[in-house]
This record gives sequence, C-alpha cells and structure tokens, in this order.
Amino acid sequence: MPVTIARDAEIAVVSVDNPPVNALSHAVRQALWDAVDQLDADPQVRAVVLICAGRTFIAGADVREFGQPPQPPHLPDLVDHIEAAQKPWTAAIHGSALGGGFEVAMGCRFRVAVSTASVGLPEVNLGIVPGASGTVRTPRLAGVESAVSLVTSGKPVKAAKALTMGLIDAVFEGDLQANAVAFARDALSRDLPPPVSARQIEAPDETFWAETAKAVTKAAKGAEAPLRALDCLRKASESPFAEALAYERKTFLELRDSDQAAALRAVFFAERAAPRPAHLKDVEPRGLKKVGVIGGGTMGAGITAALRDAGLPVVLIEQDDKAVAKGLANLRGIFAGAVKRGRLSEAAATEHLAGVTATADYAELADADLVIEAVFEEIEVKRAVFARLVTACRPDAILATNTSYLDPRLIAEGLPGPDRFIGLHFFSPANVMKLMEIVPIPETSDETLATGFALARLLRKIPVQAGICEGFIGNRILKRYRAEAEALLRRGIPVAQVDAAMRAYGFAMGPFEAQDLGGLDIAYLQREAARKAGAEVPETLGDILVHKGRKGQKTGGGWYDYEDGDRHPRPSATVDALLADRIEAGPAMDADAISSHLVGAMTAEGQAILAEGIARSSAEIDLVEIHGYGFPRWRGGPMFAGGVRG
Ligand code: 3H9
Repeated sequence: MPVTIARDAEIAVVSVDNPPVNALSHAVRQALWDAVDQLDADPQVRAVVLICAGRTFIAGADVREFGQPPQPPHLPDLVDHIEAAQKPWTAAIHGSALGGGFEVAMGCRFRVAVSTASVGLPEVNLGIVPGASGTVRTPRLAGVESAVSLVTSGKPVKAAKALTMGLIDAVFEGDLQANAVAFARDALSRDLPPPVSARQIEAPDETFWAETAKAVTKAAKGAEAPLRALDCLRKASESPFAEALAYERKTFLELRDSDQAAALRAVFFAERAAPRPAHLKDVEPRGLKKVGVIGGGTMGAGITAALRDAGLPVVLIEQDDKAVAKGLANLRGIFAGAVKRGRLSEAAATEHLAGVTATADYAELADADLVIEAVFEEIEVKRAVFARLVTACRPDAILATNTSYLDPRLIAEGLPGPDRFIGLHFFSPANVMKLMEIVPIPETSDETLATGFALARLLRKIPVQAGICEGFIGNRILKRYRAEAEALLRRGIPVAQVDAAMRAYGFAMGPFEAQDLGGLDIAYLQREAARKAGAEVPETLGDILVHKGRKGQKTGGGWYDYEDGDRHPRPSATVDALLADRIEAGPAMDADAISSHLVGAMTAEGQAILAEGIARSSAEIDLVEIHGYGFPRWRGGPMFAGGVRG
C-alpha cells in the first residue's frame, strides 16, 4: 500500500510510502485521491496531515512515467481535489518537497516543515515546466518575484528561507508528525486562510518582465524550459486561475515530449546510475578513514580540498619544506576563495585546514587507507613516488594515480600488490568539478575499484569507469575535437567563427578560446613528449603558435590577441599571418554546419571508444563530456545528440 491512513483523535494522518523518493506514481495519485474522498466522508475527522515515510517528502512526479500516456487521476486534478477537500490538509515536509511534491503541498491549506527540509520546483532541470499548478499557485503564495526565481532557476530553498518567502507556514525541530498534528489541531480554532488558488497576485510591470526575460535567457544558455516557465508565470499573473492553469498544462505537455526534455531525463538517470554501477553491486568497498595526497600543486591542493569538504583527514605530502609551504598556501587560497563565494564559512575553512597534515615525511602515510598521487605528469617522476609509497604505506593501502594521459600500467609496473592500484582522474579545479574518471589496470581488484566509486560518492562526484588508452575517455575526445577544429581552420574557416558556432551550440566557450584560457603549452608538451618517445605526431597549428611564444592568455596571445589586463579575445592578424601557408580556401560553413561537424567528430570518437570497450556505455561518455568538458547538458552529450544509445 503506497498510502495509509492513521488517526490521532480528530486528525487523520495520511502517509505516503513509495520508495525511494515517494514519487507520484499512478498508484500514489489514485490512493491520495481516494483518501480525500474517504476522509471527507468520515464525520470523526476534522483535519488531515499529509506526511511521508523514508528519506523525503514527495520528490515529484514519477519521471519514469513520462514516456507513457498519462493515466488519470492527473496530478493537476489531484492538487485541486486536495485543495477542495472539506477538511483542511496540512503537508508535513521532511527531506525535499520537489516539483509535483511541492505542488501537492500547495494544494494543502498549510505547509509545515522540519528545519532541514527544502522545497522547490526543479522541473526546468528536466526540460519541462511545472505541470500541476507550480507556475500558477507559487506566485499566489509567495509573490511573483519569488516564484520567478524558484521556477526559472529550478533551485530548491531551505526551510528557513521558504518560511520568509511565504512558501511554508511553520518550521519545527524534532518530531515532525507530532508537531504537524498539533499545528493542524490548533488551526481548527482559527479562521482558515483562503485556498492558494483563491489568493490574489500583484502583477509586476512591463519593465520587470523585460529585465527578467533578459536575465533568464542569459542564464539558460540555450535551454528552452526556463523561458517557457517565465512565460507561464507571466500568464499566471495576468489571467484568471483556470486560464493560466490550462496554459501551464499545455506548455508542460509540449515540453515533456521535446528533445531537450528527453536529453535532460537521460542525463538525470545516467547521473543517478553512475555512482552505483551494476557490476560492483555485490562488492564491499574499503572504509576510508585517512587519505594521503602526493603533490600540493593546483591539482593536489584541489583534491585535498575536495577530501576535506567530505570530512576526511588528509596527509598532504610535498618534496621539501618550501614545497610544503607552497602547497599549504595553495590550499589556503582555495578555502579563502570558497569563503569569498559563500560556499564555506570562516569556521569551516579553519577546520578544513586543521584536518590537513602537510609534510615532506612519507612516514605520515603509514596508516593511510588510500593515497592519491598528483605530481608532475612525467612517468619517471610518478614511478619514483610510487616506489616510495610501497615502502611507506600499509601493504594493503590503495594507491591511486591522478594521471590524465600516462599509461597507469607503466606507472604501476613492478609494484608489489598491483591489485590495489588504480587511476583516479580528477578534473581541475578538483574541489569543484564533478567528474572523476576511474581507471583500473588489469590487476586492479574489484574491492579497489568499488572503493574508487565509494570515494566518488563521498565526494559527491560523478564517477565514470574508463579503460586504458591515450587520454582515457574525456581527453581522447577532446584531442579529436581540437584536431577537427584545426581541420576547419585549414579549410579557411576563421578561428572566431568556429568558436562562435560552438557557443551558439551551447558551450560556454569555443575550442580556441578554451585553449587560450587553459594554455596551449599543456597539450604541446604532451605532443613533444610523445615525439621524443619516438611516436609519429604530426605538427599541429597549435605547435606553430607555441613555437612563436603564443601560449594563450597568460602570454598575451594564443589563438587570439589580448590587450593588457583584458581577457576579451580579439582576432589576431599575427595568427593569420603565421598560419597563412597552412590554410587552403574552402567553401564557407554556417554555424550549424560547423557545430554538427565538430559534435559529429566527438560522437564518432565516442563510438570508437565504445567499440574498444574503453567506456562501458554511451550514457557514461555523455556524462564525461557534460561534467568534464562543458558540453551543454540540455543536448544530452555527444552520444545522445548523435542518436547513439545504450
Ligand atoms: C514533476 O514533478 C512534474 C510536475 O510538476 C508535473 C507533473 C504532471 N521520479 O537522487 P537520488 C530515483 S518533475 C522517479 O540518488 P538522493 C532516482 O532515479 C519531477 N524516480 O537520491 C534513484 O533511483 P535508483 C520533479 C526518481 O537522496 C532514487 O530515486 N522532481 C525521482 O540523493 C534516488 O535518487 C525532481 O526533479 C523521480 N522524480 O536525492 C526531483 N527522483 O536508486 C528529482 C528520484 O534506482 N530528484 N528518483 O537509481 C531529486 O532531486 C533527488 O532524487 C532527491 C533525493 C533530492 C529527491
């Protein structure tokens, strides 16, 4: 039974129990509908509390049902039915009341919550608008401005903020059910507030809508739903309730069947599947109480910060006292930045730092469960580190390398206990970027692999298992993408036109601006290292620029020119001259042709990666591109966009 009814004297308590997140499946909708009828007919009942079992209040419509024809009772009708009940309903919220869950709560006469709860309308993240009165009731409850921010951002708000916004009526500590029942009982002695649908909206003026549309368009970066949601909110503030509701429903149904919604749903489920891969379902990961990080540079300090955010004590190893001090300074810089951006309190930053033992002494690693190496990307340097680790650490300590393109088999070669060796490839800045490529070598044990995934869960990252090849999944696709972008230049397409086309596709930056930001020398040095090792690596256009000292923004010029202190890229006559003899005039290409050429190349590389077994699924390749390389989420990733599934 997904819904049960209990009694506390004259108060009925309706409990939803539909794990994992109490989504509004057809069975739940029907049972709630029946509960309204049953309790209306019961003369002993004077008020109703709606509460949920498990980790959360109702987290929304059941997204798994979106592909199927909707079955009555439809959610908007259920919300109306609850609102029209003869007995006042109080929603008692813990965990999250999201989307349809919050819409059900708005159908109730009152909403109360525990202080840790949050409420929100995240539908735009799924490429849709709220479809059961979220855009129509929220402005009536909290005013248009609050409704706009809640609905168009999709970001939930915590209970305390929800209270000040007028979204909920009370916040409690302690036993939610007892407090909610007491609240509902107490409310019986007061005049009932009008139902939300009967409240008035103060319509904002034209300037408000014009300015908001500008801001929402900018933040949406090509996603359709936020603007359509704004449109619904405007309709709600200017039309009668029923008309606005019909408009919202029509928009919801249209978007539900859109390409963007299909892409965002695929990403939603892929993200949830990634941390718990089926092939490791029965494998117990190792517990992690203490972690070592080797190297206090940008990457090592970022990894240390991520570990501290998850509450793990860290031993940060550097070569000597000077390097230790530098590593600590890097770490302080990261925490100070987080404090400045409001991500971390001063007190938490101090505590984070106190949990780091920074030293040059490998003996401090004696009781570490896991050590992550993040030193200079050079095979001999890394091998020397691992030679020290195997003597300094416990024989069963898991040893990980953060290499982004070296072969982890060569790094681990000859080490005792290779079953505990693994690649954990973080992306910079490691305390911010969600992606983690997990790269086992052939000897890596399932326990070690499962521990890599467990670490990712602890750090709230999206782990993707990758096989061994140059660049693993992400950097291999990046290399192909850049090579194809250069191929377009050779065919006479200007640098700025390629970048503009990829921005129009939804990337924050095109391939050339991105290289100027990160530095052209990084990939150049990798190519040089490969050449020195005897590999055939043809000259790239990037090589020509680096040879002339054009390494990107940091040298005042790369693919573009930059004026002093300015990050604005300006097309460069110098670059045109440097590359002139490599360019052959070809037919013009419009933005769509450019982006489909480049995305097509990414898809093709992804297919090769799949065929070679380097990635386990196309959805995981998409996660790598979205979370590591800025691929627009609403496009679903290069594989989804290219029609590759599975
Ligand atoms: C909506 O409501 C539209 C309406 O306006 C109108 C309709 C007419 N459906 O995230 P987790 C599964 S749109 C089905 O790891 P957490 C998820 O796949 C909806 N399944 O847990 C996973 O399954 P599995 C608006 C769902 O504790 C499991 O639950 N609502 C749904 O870290 C655990 O998920 C949202 O967008 C769903 N709606 O976080 C809320 N949600 O175990 C989306 C989750 O098999 N959900 N699952 O892999 C969330 O944000 C988080 O799940 C939540 C819990 C914060 C609730």
